[in-house]
Amino acid sequence: MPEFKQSIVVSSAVQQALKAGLPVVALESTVLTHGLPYPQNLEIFQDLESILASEGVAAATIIVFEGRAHIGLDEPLLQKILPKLQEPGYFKKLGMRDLPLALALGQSGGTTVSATMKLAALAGIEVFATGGIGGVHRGWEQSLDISSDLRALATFPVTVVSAGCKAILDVAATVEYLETLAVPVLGWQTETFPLFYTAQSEFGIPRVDDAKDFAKLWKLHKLMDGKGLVVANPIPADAALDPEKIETKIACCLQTAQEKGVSGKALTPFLLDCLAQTTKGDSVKANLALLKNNARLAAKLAKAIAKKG
Ligand code: PSU
Ligand code: MN
Repeated sequence: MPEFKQSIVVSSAVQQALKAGLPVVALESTVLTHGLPYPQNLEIFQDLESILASEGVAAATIIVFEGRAHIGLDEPLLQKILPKLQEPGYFKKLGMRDLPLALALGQSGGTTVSATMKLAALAGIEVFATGGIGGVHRGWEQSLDISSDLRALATFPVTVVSAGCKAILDVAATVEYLETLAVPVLGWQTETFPLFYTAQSEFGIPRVDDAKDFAKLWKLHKLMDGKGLVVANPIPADAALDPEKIETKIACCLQTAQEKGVSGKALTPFLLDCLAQTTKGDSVKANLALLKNNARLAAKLAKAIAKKG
């Protein structure tokens, strides 16, 4: 399928690592295009890539640029992307269903967890580090707004390392829905589902402490035809925000979103931006800390399951 091959480009570094059975970790690009303000988005992208490199793991940042899905963002591509990052609206937010359209029409976009999982799975990458997964939105009873990240987790055989999900979502419904989809949710050295900005919650999850145990479990999960899996890695204690304070800000941002009629695709980026402003940047700092923490853990897990390295 020549068209398909032209539309999906695996960087040579990622190709080599995959061929050699060395550890590879996928990174999403919505964090670069929609999740964080400039220039923190660029800095974090570079930090995450260097964390993985220092662990001896190949970084596969996944992004769509001018009609091609790139798995691995190398220097020449970065130079092309950089000026566009500051152009508002240049990069669309691409979920998994948006990929064929974006590729066919020559568009550019950051890939959400669902689109990143889909492309990682196509390339044969089994570990993916992100900030927080999407989920069931508050008010889902009315809006039916449930992220296709959940569908992707039930579909693609990729381990997603995240700091849980943000309390901007209906967390109880998200945890419940993951159970319905039979997606395992493991707490990394913790017993409760973390809430992104805060380390703990009332939702109990099974605890895993050791990368070797994870590797065994992942192998069995795949043998039993399991698909996605969530490793929930709590934000480091020194970076966590005060649960009550952040909940107040979230409520306030949700109210503003409702008043302004923001919904659908635009909702998550709107809420992230609103929180960044109302916490005077504290939410961004927390986001950066947990992204790095997740990249470190993803590197450890990717090494534990790699054939070599
Ligand atoms: N949650 C966050 N930060 C994010 C996202 C979610 O705390 O940046 C992004 C991720 O890319 C996620 C996507 O996959 O938003 C989910 O969007 P939606 O709810 O529209 O599916
Ligand atoms: Mn949605």
